[in-house]
Amino acid sequence: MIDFHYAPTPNGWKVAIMLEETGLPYDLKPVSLHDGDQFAPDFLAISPNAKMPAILDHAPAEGYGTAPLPVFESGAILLYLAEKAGRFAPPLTDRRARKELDEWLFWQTGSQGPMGGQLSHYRNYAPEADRDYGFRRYLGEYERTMAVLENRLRERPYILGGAYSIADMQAFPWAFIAKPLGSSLDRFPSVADWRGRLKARPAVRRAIDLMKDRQNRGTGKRTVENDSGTFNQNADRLLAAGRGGTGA
Ligand SMILES: N[C@@H](CCC(=O)N[C@@H](CS)C(=O)NCC(=O)O)C(=O)O
Repeated sequence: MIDFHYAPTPNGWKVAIMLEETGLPYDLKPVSLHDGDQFAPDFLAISPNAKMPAILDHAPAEGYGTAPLPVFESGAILLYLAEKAGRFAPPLTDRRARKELDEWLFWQTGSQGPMGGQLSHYRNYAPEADRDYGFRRYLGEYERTMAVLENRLRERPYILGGAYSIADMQAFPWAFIAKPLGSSLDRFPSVADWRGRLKARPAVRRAIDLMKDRQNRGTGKRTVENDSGTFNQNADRLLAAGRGGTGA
């Protein structure tokens, strides 16, 4: 069984989609980010970056030994689950296709995700008076990444070509929420088409509906003004916790 440490956000959906697509059995472990669950010692032992998603696999894939296996960072989790399920990634022997998979997972982790995350911050959570410059800066950066995706999808149905893969699962959530981020997919028709095809998949629907009632939106929303523990972090809490995860 896989413990799935999850909150209903775009980064959480990436792994939820893969678990739903593969049917790998999982035990949902809700992480309440606004209550500081991500700083609990047990969670930091799995995810030293104090962020979800993270998993703890009690029956690790072949070759990983028998001790429960912690994995953090969605790209690493998706790669591990693809290996365990033997699905949604090109075979290791197809070196060129694997190189492309790495490129798009790193692209999502280093560009689309962080730019979308900052855009979300300035659109939804920053103090009203401080929103303008940050919003404009990250709207431009986010839409730049959407242009990269648009060019990629213009000539192929999925990011790696003909087959739906973990690269799509990784990039979908931040394209899915373009509108609530204050953007639009009007200038990115291939991305809009791809988003529609993924959204129609039953497993994707189940994933984005997972704990929907606990999303940080609507009345009672947490922002910088009422939740500095989440939105205004520095080094103090992590240095005090002093946990670096498990492993060699
Ligand atoms: N690059 C990470 C990003 C994870 C991430 O930013 N998670 C956020 C929620 S969307 C989180 O756990 N935030 C808690 C915090 O910042 O304290 C991944 O893709 O796994």
